Amino acid sequence: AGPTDADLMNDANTPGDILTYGMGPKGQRFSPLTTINASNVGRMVPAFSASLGGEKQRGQESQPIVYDGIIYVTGSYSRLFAFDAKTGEELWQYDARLPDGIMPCCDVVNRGAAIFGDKIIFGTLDAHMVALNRKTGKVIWNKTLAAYDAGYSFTAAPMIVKGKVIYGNSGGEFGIVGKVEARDVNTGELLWSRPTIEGHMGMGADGKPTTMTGKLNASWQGDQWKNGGGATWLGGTYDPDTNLVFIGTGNPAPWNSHLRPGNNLYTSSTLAIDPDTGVIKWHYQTTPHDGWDFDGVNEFIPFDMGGRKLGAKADRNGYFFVLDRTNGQFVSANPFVSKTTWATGFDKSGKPMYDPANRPGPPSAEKGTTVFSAPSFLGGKNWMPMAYSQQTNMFYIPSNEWGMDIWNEPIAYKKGAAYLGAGFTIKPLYDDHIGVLRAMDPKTGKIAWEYKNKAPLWGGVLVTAGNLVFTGTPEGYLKAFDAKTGKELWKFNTGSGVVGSPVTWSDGGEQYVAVMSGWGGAVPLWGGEVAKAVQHINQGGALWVFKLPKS
Ligand code: PQQ
Repeated sequence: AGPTDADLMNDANTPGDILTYGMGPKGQRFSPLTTINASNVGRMVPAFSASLGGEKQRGQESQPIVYDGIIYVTGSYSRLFAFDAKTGEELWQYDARLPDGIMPCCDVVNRGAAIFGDKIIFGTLDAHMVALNRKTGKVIWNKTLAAYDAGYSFTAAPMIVKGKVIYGNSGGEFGIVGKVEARDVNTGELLWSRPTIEGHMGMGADGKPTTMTGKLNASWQGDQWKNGGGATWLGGTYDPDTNLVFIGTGNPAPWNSHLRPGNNLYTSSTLAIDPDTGVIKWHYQTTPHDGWDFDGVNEFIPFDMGGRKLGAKADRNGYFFVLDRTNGQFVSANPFVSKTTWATGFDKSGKPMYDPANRPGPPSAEKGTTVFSAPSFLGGKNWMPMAYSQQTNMFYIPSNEWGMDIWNEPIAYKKGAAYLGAGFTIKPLYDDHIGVLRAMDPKTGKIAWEYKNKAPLWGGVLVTAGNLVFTGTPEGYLKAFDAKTGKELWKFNTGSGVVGSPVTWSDGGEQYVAVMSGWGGAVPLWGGEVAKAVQHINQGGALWVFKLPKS
């Protein structure tokens, strides 16, 4: 017993539990609950807090799963916790024993677990997938996905579709090869494997080797495809209407684009994959021949508008894309940040109009010409998921205003070593804020409202039918805003930066809101001048749960 495929597909309509990363396979992060709403959220108080303890804290990017009276959260350093959903009492904890040589690029984070039947499943920083008994925490299966000493790691929440665990990989900064795979949820057995770099051999659903459709290596030169990057490090969404898994791919490796002429497929793209076979049905490349580390991994969220089946993605490159999700056809691309230097826009066919002066120059001897580029490589938006309201028909985007000095350098591939060929320093664009939470109208591409935050926003967003938008800040707050106007209605300081994704559910007639607290992620490690501005923020590791007081 436990959640079935049908339960997972119906997750967005069952507010009594949270069974999927994204609060539904489409990842809209919209809750129909209205008990807590814009008129009473000001009274919301903590119900309890639960510590992840340990000497090691760092970034807590997890989205809770809630089922059968238990809250499951993953923690930094590949840990998984089960807490009583009423009291916060710890029921069990699983602590993966990580080898010394793990190489996560951007903090020791994990974004969440998947639940199915008697199992709770998550990926670890040494690139394993582990299925635990959800009641006891005992290991049911544990599979090696890839070699951590070649730079592979795992940070995303896996998804489960039709009895298959579907997931990607991390390691794009080390010249690994991105892939998407499916395993049998009951046994962990590999069912298909689909590399995301043209030219690599995969495994089809019949167990036979596959090559990419189309011309082998058509978009790469020589053997650069061998270490081409394109890590699928954020996982994906699933659309039952079209039976497609949407999964983004990271930057091509190395960053230095002069070393790899061509479009470098399928890097910095959104891919639509058939979950039954692993076949790529369509792709759309958001940054062809990327030269700025504009990963295309950000979530592609299915939504319907004007009778059309569409999907939207707020990309690292600063543009908000709307595509036809049945075939990948371009609908629109509008900037959601105040400044994009690398392109002046997108043409009608969906191709970027580059500004060649703003591509970092080829290295002459040691260092090429420096250009100032906005957004920075950490993106107009990074991994932190946006939300889509079925009530306001708006997307709520956690975005950041920053640029970077970037220059290219020579580089050669070496197994297990950073493979960038570029140097960079991130700089804020404005004195008083970096983070901006924005309400985006997908119809017009216009911003309806925005909330400015001093530190970069690095947490996920939740929207509810109670006309509320929730998100966290590095300053430690979970905040609630009016979904229509952007007015700040409530905040609570959790004691450390919030970079987790909030969720809400109902139990016994009461509505609960939960979020992880614990500052970390890529900003303190890679943020240049911005990292200095946030280095005073204390680390932490706690689950916070809120509700209305009994009246
Ligand atoms: N992870 C974060 C984070 O959790 O804060 C930010 C980033 C990652 C990035 O900005 C990345 O570019 C990135 N790239 C890869 C990759 O190319 O494999 C992996 C990850 C990751 O797994 O966390 C990040």
